Amino acid sequence: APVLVPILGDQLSRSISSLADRTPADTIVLMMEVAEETTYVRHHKAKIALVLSAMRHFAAALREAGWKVDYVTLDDPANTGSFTGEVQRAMARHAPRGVQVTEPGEWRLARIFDKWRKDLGVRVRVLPDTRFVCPLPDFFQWAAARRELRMEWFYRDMRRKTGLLMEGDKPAGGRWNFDPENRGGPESGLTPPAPPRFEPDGLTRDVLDLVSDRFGNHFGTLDNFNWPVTAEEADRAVAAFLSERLPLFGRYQDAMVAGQDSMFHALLSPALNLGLIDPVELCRRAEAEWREGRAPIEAVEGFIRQVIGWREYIRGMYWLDMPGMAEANALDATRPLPDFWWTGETRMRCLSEAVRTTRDNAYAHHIQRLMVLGNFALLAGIRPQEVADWFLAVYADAYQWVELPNVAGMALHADGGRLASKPYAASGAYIDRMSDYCGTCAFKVKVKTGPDACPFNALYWHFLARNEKRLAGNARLFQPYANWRRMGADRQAEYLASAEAFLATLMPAKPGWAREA
Ligand code: FAD
Ligand code: DLZ
Repeated sequence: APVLVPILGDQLSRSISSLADRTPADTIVLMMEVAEETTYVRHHKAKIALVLSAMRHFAAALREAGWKVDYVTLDDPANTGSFTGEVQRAMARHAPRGVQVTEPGEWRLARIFDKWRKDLGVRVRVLPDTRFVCPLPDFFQWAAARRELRMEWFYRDMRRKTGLLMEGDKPAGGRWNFDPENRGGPESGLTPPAPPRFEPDGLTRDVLDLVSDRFGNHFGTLDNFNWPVTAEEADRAVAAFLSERLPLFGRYQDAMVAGQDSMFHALLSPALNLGLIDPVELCRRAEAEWREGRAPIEAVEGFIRQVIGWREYIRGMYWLDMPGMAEANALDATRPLPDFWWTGETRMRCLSEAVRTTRDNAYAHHIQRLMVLGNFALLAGIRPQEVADWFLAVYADAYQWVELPNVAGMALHADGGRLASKPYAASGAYIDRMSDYCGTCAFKVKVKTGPDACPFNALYWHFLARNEKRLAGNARLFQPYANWRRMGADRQAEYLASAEAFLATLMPAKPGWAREA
């Protein structure tokens, strides 16, 4: 009897651990398009299309390499709609002697795999996901040995472990971190190179039709679908990034320009998270760009830090702090998500741009996610669970293991500062410095209070004031709190009233956007 190997939609790597010790002769690979996954949040149409197209291409590549793939499509009339239902049906078809699977990316599925162990009636082996630099047990050990968890220390260990940008035991270029060089604002006339095109083939066109038929009322458009859906296309995306955008990635990493939706960012997270790109191999190729003189150290170090630093740290924190992380709300934020997060209808230019690119591309770059959307949700006190549902639904790269720590930990401080040392709270001045949005905004960034003022200005002080008991002890907020106290009661009252007046204008989103109402 064969072994049944279910491969999930974000396990599309030829080196996936569930296949590593298998041979085609006695293995049935099972891939399942299931309603439970396409709708557990109402994902952006382009995200569903990406996952299903990449799954179909991966199945075709496995078959070409000689594997037997049992592939259940979403429109199969017998489809039960769940992984468990499909695994049970496949067991009836193939009578396997066991089931072997790579651990999933989300907590809810890990619990389902636990049930398979008890209920399936055959041996179920759940193998570690080896597509990360840091195995989870190593992360837990690292975290257990520390009073305070900080990405920077973890990142240095990952540099040592991989040897990336190392000269013996010293960091290449003499420093671990070149972040101070990576804070360039936008310059007028800045036009980043256009990302490469990936024309939909027949498989992708079928999926695009299926998604517009079946998920036509989900958020977002399919009109600009341009994600790599195979390892070969992802390789082309990597090559284009390394030669065309990496050299300026660092300098403009935090910059935002209206209408420039990708800037010098990699656009590689969707393919990385699906498993189409190996992260360490990607970083080795980025390192070679520096060693061969084609990209500066600050760009290459900045990029490698995102991939083997932040991405790995975020994953470790997810598995360390779940399931509590999904409920965390250390700042007691209870305001409902405003409807403009879905409609884009707001007079705040930075936010309307962030929602527009999200709707058009299932993508927004990091600073839009953190310092526009995240910052707004933090300052306005939006309930973390509603913000997390939104982020999980709308981005092509969103899986809970990477989305939730970024939302709850990095953006909203809902974990009380476990993941990041201080809240990423900023007033309009930051957005003005890092973007070209404010010049054409209906609000005036230099005006501090009143109906014409940029709402971020008063919201910033409202946030600090209402969280004073919780945050005043944070050394990194010493100066802002000193400024707040020095301001005097009248000015404070003006800020608070201005923020309250703005908050009263927010319309809660109608139920049903992110989850079935
Ligand atoms: P680049 O800016 O070019 O960065 C290169 C790579 O570094 C990315 O592809 C990504 O793999 C990695 N990376 C960078 N920052 C992070 C980070 N903070 N966490 C994890 N990986 C990182 N990333 C996701 O992959 N999925 C998400 O659902 C997601 N949700 C986010 C929500 C919020 C509130 C914030 C602040 C960040 C989120 N991120 C998420 C992280 C980051 O914004 C995206 O990885 C990045 O924008 C992807 O675009 P890119 O490939 O062009 O990245
Ligand atoms: C995101 C997604 C979607 C939309 N659809 C499927 C699917 O039909 N079948 C599948 O195997 N996986 C899908 N996925 C990805 C899973 O949700 C992902 O594997 C888990 O969230 C774990 O990260």
